[in-house]
Amino acid sequence: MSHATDPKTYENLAIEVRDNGVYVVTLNRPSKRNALDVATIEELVRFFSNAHQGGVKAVVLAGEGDHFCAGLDLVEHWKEDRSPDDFMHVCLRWHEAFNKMEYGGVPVIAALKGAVVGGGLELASAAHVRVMDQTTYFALPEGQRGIFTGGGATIRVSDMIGKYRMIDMILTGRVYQGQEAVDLGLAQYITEGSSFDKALELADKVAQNLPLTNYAICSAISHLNNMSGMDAAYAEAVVAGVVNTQPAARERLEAFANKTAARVRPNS
Ligand code: 1HE
Repeated sequence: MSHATDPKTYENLAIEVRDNGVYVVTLNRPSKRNALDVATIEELVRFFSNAHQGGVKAVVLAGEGDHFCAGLDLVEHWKEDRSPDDFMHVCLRWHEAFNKMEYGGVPVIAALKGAVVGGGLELASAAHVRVMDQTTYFALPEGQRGIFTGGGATIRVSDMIGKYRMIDMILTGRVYQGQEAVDLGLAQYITEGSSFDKALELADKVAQNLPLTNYAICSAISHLNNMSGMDAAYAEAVVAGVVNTQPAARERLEAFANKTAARVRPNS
């Protein structure tokens, strides 16, 4: 573990390191409903900038208390009375953190509960897998607060649910919850019980994949989606050239050839 991922060096994030290389990263300002202040964003930048090289196999991203995240720290924003230039730079640090999550090569599984709103939804949308429970609800209250999204909702929330649903959410303050939220693409899983338990189960599973394979899945796919079809096909071949010939994969391929590897079967 490098200094950059050492849990003792974090204050606004509580970080638990598990034996299998899964890190549980918990937003730890429950008295402020895990609102994202500048200090929390800086900790997210530091952790996710160093996660892959620090040997992190997968991350469960959670929130302490009843709510995942209440978005931008509105009180800090109000007190700071920021200039346009200052707030542009605040947003650029949010983008740095969330881009490091989405493109960093380490699988991030978000365990969602309660409010996932505004910047909280922007944070969740930078995870690769989102698990919600029966308490989880999604909204973009920016319209009502007299502000606008600044942490990537116009890109990632649009990508998840489509531009016009995102516009409706921010215009009208519409709230999505329950199975409808899954059907629209805001989360891939909904649980009866704890979303955290399911997220951990998924993280334990993906941590068994080879790190280079997970790197391609949790970095290359996002990059490839930003390219033209022709360029993406070319770059996909290059990525596959590297990943699909990695020495560590030979054992798994041999197990398939020897008929000792598990076969893919329908759910029972
Ligand atoms: C906060 C924040 C916050 C709570 N910034 N302090 N986000 C929003 O518009 C959502 C604002 N928050 C809420 O609607 C509610 O607080 C919740 C639904 C999340 C939770 O409700 P509840 O009844 O459990 O808590 P509360 O009584 O409203 O708040 C408890 C404390 O958390 C209180 O602090 P206290 O010191 O008075 O005890 C609140 O001030 C504090 N708190 N949410 C700061 N967001 C890059 S641009 C992104 C733009 C956005 O994200 S806009 C969306 C902002």
